[in-house]
Amino acid sequence: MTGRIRNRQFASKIVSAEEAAEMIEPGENVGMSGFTGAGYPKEVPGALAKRVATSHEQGRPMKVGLWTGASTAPELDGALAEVEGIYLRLPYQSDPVSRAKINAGRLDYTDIHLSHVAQRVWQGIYGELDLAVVEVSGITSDGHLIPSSSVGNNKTWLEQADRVILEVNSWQSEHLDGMHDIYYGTALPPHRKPIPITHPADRIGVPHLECPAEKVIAVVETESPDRNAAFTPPDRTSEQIAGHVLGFLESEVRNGRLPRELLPLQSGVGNVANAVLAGLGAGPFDGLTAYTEVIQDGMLQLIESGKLQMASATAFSLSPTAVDRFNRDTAAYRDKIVLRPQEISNHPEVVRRLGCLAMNGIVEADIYGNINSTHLMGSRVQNGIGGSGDFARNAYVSIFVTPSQAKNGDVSAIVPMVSHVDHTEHDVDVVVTEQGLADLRGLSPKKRAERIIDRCAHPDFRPLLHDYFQRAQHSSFGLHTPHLLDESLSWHHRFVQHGSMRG
Ligand code: 0RQ
Repeated sequence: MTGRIRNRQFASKIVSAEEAAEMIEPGENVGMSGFTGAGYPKEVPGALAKRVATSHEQGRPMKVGLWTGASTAPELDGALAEVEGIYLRLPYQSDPVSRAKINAGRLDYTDIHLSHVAQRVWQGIYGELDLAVVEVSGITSDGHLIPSSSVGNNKTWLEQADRVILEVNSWQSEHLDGMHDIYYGTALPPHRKPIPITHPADRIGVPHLECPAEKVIAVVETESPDRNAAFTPPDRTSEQIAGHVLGFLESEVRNGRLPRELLPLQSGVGNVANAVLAGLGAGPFDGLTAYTEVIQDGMLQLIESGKLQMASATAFSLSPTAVDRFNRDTAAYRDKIVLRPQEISNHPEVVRRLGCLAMNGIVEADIYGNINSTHLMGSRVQNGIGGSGDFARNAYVSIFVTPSQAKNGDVSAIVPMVSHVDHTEHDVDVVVTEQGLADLRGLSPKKRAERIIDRCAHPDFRPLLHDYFQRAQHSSFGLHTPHLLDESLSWHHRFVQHGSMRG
């Protein structure tokens, strides 16, 4: 057989996306592939959304539980959220339509550390996984599945689902074959063994996913591209943030706390994180490595410039122009990139062992160093915690980056008390804004507050924060972490009431 489906048994199951969508029953839990716009199924979700819409028009409710690796794209999250075809979404999303539905209270969402998803599914916490819909880039003659541009939770979905629909995507480069490392050694306690990764380049598994042909109920062919948003080119603010991070890393090397080639980098999603990577390209470091979850444009550029020796991740998150570059010459990146299941790419044990340098974007930080990564004004979810907690808690140095203001200056990213906590003060080593960098390691809460206000707050908000902190030190219930409880969230309240945190 030729083409991407080289196994007769699998080839005999080829159907249209519409026929495959008919095989999904209302109320089922469906595990779909996809991680930050890479490797999600392109055809079946749209066909399912049409079926849901028709079903709703006929007065027959139809919703499914939708589990993925992380965020996907409008054709999946957007299409199914639009027709209100999801009863529970997990573990991470960033789609504007599903975000709006979640925040309007019309879609239930549970936001989970990305490394925890597989074990929770194995435990049965979310019920049975009825069906998996997984994109692959090919099927070998002996019936193994060649993963595509993300691995995410696909291993778990294929193992746990009763039935499987495969999408074979010939848009994905054939040269992805060999780039993946699928580890089949995970188990639930008390049977766990150490994950034997001691360097980001280590390969501990096999290149292909396994799935018994009997489980596969349909195979759908597609040649649709991954859809990732383009990054905005680094602006002045993100360049300043990147500059502070670089300066910090250089001083850590000078002080003998980091080796010259640094330690494996983890970089989160978003424009600021991408700008920090661009900054590293211009910096003095060579022989870098990354143990991270997504490979975005900045990281690809670091590989191309020879600064980054190799990167381990679970997915790509590339802009359309970077994808074109990558697909034209995939083979050239093969020995520099390893894609793993997300329970391994984000594994706390490995992150701790390797000593990752974690850099993640945030919504807001408070004066004591607690971080909100997910909720605007404490109640409106933006994306989700993603892998930031997997890395921050276990990193060698945990860095959080943000512009000091949001919403055209109406919002301070440094507040008296965060309106939602994702990362506690104990997991936060360094906070960086365009104003400066606060190294919080070794400081008591009050010293942290002084440093964050002085180094990170925008000058317009700095006097207000000083005023709050001074008064809190006079009348707080306790003076270890002084707060004025009737005022600590008043900045957020002011924004909700009047559209600005400014007085
Ligand atoms: O809203 O788009 O309506 O203008 O939040 O903010 O400035 O574009 O920031 O792209 O760097 O993302 C935290 C969301 C930052 C991201 C977050 C509003 C702002 C804008 C986005 P608009 P920016 P970025 C590994 C790591 C959690 C997951 C994670 C994130 C929108 O970094 O999702 O770290 N992190 N994963 O206006 C009100 C504030 C605000 C605010 C920003 N203080 N108050 N609105 N905004 N700060 C990767 C994975 O896990 C997959």
